[in-house]
Amino acid sequence: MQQKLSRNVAVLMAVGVMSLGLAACSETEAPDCGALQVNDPWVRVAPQGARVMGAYFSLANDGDTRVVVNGVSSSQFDRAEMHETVVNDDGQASMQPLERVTVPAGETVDFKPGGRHVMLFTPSQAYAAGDQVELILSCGAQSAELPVAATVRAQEPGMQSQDDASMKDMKGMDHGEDGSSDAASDEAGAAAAEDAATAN
Ligand SMILES: [Cu+2]
Repeated sequence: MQQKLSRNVAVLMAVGVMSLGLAACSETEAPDCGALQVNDPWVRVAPQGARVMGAYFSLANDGDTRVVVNGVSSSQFDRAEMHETVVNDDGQASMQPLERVTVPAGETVDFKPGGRHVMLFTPSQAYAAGDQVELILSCGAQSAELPVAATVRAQEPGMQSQDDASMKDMKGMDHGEDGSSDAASDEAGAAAAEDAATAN
Protein backbone atom coordinates (compact mmCIF):
# COMPACT_ATOMS: atom_id res chain seq x y z
CA MET A 1 0.00 0.00 0.00
CA GLN A 2 2.73 2.36 1.01
CA GLN A 3 4.69 1.49 -2.12
CA LYS A 4 1.69 1.91 -4.40
CA LEU A 5 0.92 5.30 -2.92
CA SER A 6 4.40 6.64 -3.45
CA ARG A 7 4.39 5.35 -6.99
CA ASN A 8 1.12 7.17 -7.65
CA VAL A 9 2.62 10.33 -6.24
CA ALA A 10 5.59 9.93 -8.50
CA VAL A 11 3.35 9.42 -11.54
CA LEU A 12 1.28 12.46 -10.61
CA MET A 13 4.40 14.55 -10.25
CA ALA A 14 5.70 13.37 -13.60
CA VAL A 15 2.40 14.23 -15.30
CA GLY A 16 2.45 17.62 -13.62
CA VAL A 17 5.96 18.36 -14.85
CA MET A 18 5.09 17.21 -18.37
CA SER A 19 1.99 19.34 -18.62
CA LEU A 20 3.90 22.33 -17.32
CA GLY A 21 6.45 21.75 -20.04
CA LEU A 22 3.80 21.42 -22.73
CA ALA A 23 2.00 24.53 -21.55
CA ALA A 24 5.23 26.49 -21.63
CA CYS A 25 5.95 25.38 -25.19
CA SER A 26 2.51 25.99 -26.62
CA GLU A 27 2.31 29.40 -25.00
CA THR A 28 5.66 30.73 -25.99
CA GLU A 29 6.65 29.22 -29.34
CA ALA A 30 4.84 30.13 -32.52
CA PRO A 31 4.08 27.13 -34.79
CA ASP A 32 4.83 29.37 -37.75
CA CYS A 33 6.60 32.67 -38.43
CA GLY A 34 4.30 34.45 -35.95
CA ALA A 35 4.78 38.21 -35.99
CA LEU A 36 8.30 37.99 -37.37
CA GLN A 37 9.38 40.88 -39.56
CA VAL A 38 12.47 40.90 -41.73
CA ASN A 39 14.01 44.35 -41.94
CA ASP A 40 16.69 45.72 -44.28
CA PRO A 41 17.40 42.48 -46.16
CA TRP A 42 20.43 42.69 -48.42
CA VAL A 43 22.91 40.48 -50.21
CA ARG A 44 26.51 41.60 -50.37
CA VAL A 45 27.73 42.05 -53.91
CA ALA A 46 30.46 39.53 -54.72
CA PRO A 47 33.39 39.54 -57.14
CA GLN A 48 32.68 38.10 -60.59
CA GLY A 49 32.70 34.35 -60.58
CA ALA A 50 32.13 34.09 -56.83
CA ARG A 51 30.39 30.87 -55.90
CA VAL A 52 29.10 32.06 -52.55
CA MET A 53 27.31 35.20 -51.39
CA GLY A 54 26.20 36.38 -47.98
CA ALA A 55 22.73 37.63 -47.08
CA TYR A 56 21.95 39.80 -44.07
CA PHE A 57 18.88 41.22 -42.36
CA SER A 58 17.38 42.03 -39.01
CA LEU A 59 14.67 39.78 -37.59
CA ALA A 60 12.22 41.66 -35.38
CA ASN A 61 9.62 39.80 -33.35
CA ASP A 62 6.89 42.16 -32.15
CA GLY A 63 4.59 39.31 -31.15
CA ASP A 64 4.19 37.61 -27.78
CA THR A 65 5.44 34.18 -28.81
CA ARG A 66 8.98 33.30 -29.71
CA VAL A 67 9.66 32.42 -33.33
CA VAL A 68 12.13 29.77 -34.44
CA VAL A 69 13.65 30.10 -37.89
CA ASN A 70 14.72 26.61 -38.91
CA GLY A 71 15.63 26.92 -42.55
CA VAL A 72 16.32 29.19 -45.49
CA SER A 73 16.24 28.66 -49.23
CA SER A 74 16.39 30.58 -52.48
CA SER A 75 15.39 29.39 -55.94
CA GLN A 76 18.22 31.59 -57.28
CA PHE A 77 20.91 29.51 -55.58
CA ASP A 78 21.67 25.81 -55.32
CA ARG A 79 21.61 25.92 -51.55
CA ALA A 80 21.30 28.30 -48.63
CA GLU A 81 22.36 27.84 -45.03
CA MET A 82 22.29 29.89 -41.86
CA HIS A 83 25.80 30.35 -40.48
CA GLU A 84 27.54 32.07 -37.64
CA THR A 85 31.05 33.42 -37.90
CA VAL A 86 33.04 32.75 -34.75
CA VAL A 87 36.43 34.34 -34.06
CA ASN A 88 38.77 32.36 -31.83
CA ASP A 89 41.38 33.72 -29.42
CA ASP A 90 43.97 33.86 -32.22
CA GLY A 91 41.71 36.08 -34.28
CA GLN A 92 40.93 33.35 -36.80
CA ALA A 93 37.39 33.32 -38.10
CA SER A 94 35.47 30.19 -38.93
CA MET A 95 31.84 29.51 -39.72
CA GLN A 96 29.43 27.18 -38.02
CA PRO A 97 26.09 26.15 -39.51
CA LEU A 98 23.05 27.16 -37.46
CA GLU A 99 20.21 24.64 -37.53
CA ARG A 100 17.81 27.09 -35.95
CA VAL A 101 17.74 30.67 -34.79
CA THR A 102 15.30 31.67 -32.08
CA VAL A 103 13.91 35.20 -31.94
CA PRO A 104 12.40 35.74 -28.49
CA ALA A 105 9.15 37.68 -28.16
CA GLY A 106 9.77 41.40 -28.31
CA GLU A 107 13.37 41.02 -29.43
CA THR A 108 15.49 41.50 -32.51
CA VAL A 109 18.17 39.21 -33.90
CA ASP A 110 20.62 40.60 -36.45
CA PHE A 111 22.28 38.83 -39.32
CA LYS A 112 25.24 40.98 -40.30
CA PRO A 113 28.76 40.77 -41.68
CA GLY A 114 31.09 39.13 -39.18
CA GLY A 115 28.26 37.43 -37.30
CA ARG A 116 25.19 35.45 -38.21
CA HIS A 117 24.54 35.34 -41.92
CA VAL A 118 22.81 33.39 -44.63
CA MET A 119 25.31 31.77 -46.94
CA LEU A 120 24.10 31.39 -50.50
CA PHE A 121 25.89 28.73 -52.53
CA THR A 122 26.27 28.66 -56.31
CA PRO A 123 24.22 31.46 -57.85
CA SER A 124 22.17 30.51 -60.90
CA GLN A 125 23.45 33.68 -62.60
CA ALA A 126 25.74 36.59 -61.79
CA TYR A 127 24.16 39.17 -59.51
CA ALA A 128 25.18 42.83 -59.55
CA ALA A 129 24.36 45.69 -57.21
CA GLY A 130 20.68 46.56 -57.50
CA ASP A 131 19.56 43.03 -58.40
CA GLN A 132 16.88 41.32 -56.33
CA VAL A 133 17.30 38.01 -54.54
CA GLU A 134 14.34 36.26 -53.00
CA LEU A 135 14.96 34.22 -49.88
CA ILE A 136 12.42 32.07 -48.12
CA LEU A 137 12.73 31.63 -44.39
CA SER A 138 11.03 28.65 -42.84
CA CYS A 139 9.76 28.87 -39.28
CA GLY A 140 8.26 26.81 -36.52
CA ALA A 141 6.90 23.28 -36.37
CA GLN A 142 4.80 23.96 -39.48
CA SER A 143 7.86 25.05 -41.48
CA ALA A 144 5.79 28.07 -42.48
CA GLU A 145 7.34 30.13 -45.26
CA LEU A 146 8.25 33.79 -45.01
CA PRO A 147 9.41 35.32 -48.32
CA VAL A 148 12.11 37.99 -48.13
CA ALA A 149 13.04 40.31 -51.02
CA ALA A 150 16.69 41.26 -50.63
CA THR A 151 18.62 43.76 -52.71
CA VAL A 152 22.19 43.14 -53.83
CA ARG A 153 24.33 46.02 -52.60
CA ALA A 154 27.83 46.96 -51.54
CA GLN A 155 27.13 47.87 -47.95
CA GLU A 156 24.68 47.41 -45.16
CA PRO A 157 21.67 49.73 -45.62
CA GLY A 158 22.15 52.97 -43.71
CA MET A 159 25.69 52.07 -42.69
CA GLN A 160 27.98 55.02 -42.03
CA SER A 161 31.63 54.98 -42.99
CA GLN A 162 33.50 53.42 -40.10
CA ASP A 163 37.11 52.62 -39.49
CA ASP A 164 36.59 49.01 -38.54
CA ALA A 165 38.03 45.85 -39.97
CA SER A 166 34.85 44.57 -41.53
CA MET A 167 34.37 47.78 -43.49
CA LYS A 168 37.88 47.61 -44.89
CA ASP A 169 37.33 44.02 -45.87
CA MET A 170 34.07 44.91 -47.55
CA LYS A 171 35.71 47.69 -49.55
CA GLY A 172 38.49 45.39 -50.72
CA MET A 173 35.93 42.87 -51.82
CA ASP A 174 33.53 45.30 -53.43
CA HIS A 175 36.10 46.98 -55.60
CA GLY A 176 37.77 43.76 -56.61
CA GLU A 177 41.19 45.31 -55.99
CA ASP A 178 42.68 41.94 -55.25
CA GLY A 179 41.24 38.65 -56.37
CA SER A 180 42.86 36.57 -53.66
CA SER A 181 40.82 35.40 -50.73
CA ASP A 182 43.16 37.35 -48.43
CA ALA A 183 41.54 40.54 -49.64
CA ALA A 184 38.06 39.29 -48.93
CA SER A 185 36.68 39.15 -45.45
CA ASP A 186 37.54 36.21 -43.24
CA GLU A 187 33.97 35.16 -43.63
CA ALA A 188 34.06 35.05 -47.41
CA GLY A 189 37.48 33.39 -47.32
CA ALA A 190 36.19 30.72 -45.01
CA ALA A 191 33.13 30.35 -47.21
CA ALA A 192 35.25 29.88 -50.28
CA ALA A 193 37.31 27.28 -48.45
CA GLU A 194 34.20 25.52 -47.30
CA ASP A 195 32.73 25.70 -50.78
CA ALA A 196 35.89 24.23 -52.27
CA ALA A 197 35.87 21.48 -49.67
CA THR A 198 32.30 20.50 -50.38
CA ALA A 199 32.43 20.94 -54.16
CA ASN A 200 34.03 17.55 -54.87
CU1 LIG B 1 28.87 31.28 -44.01
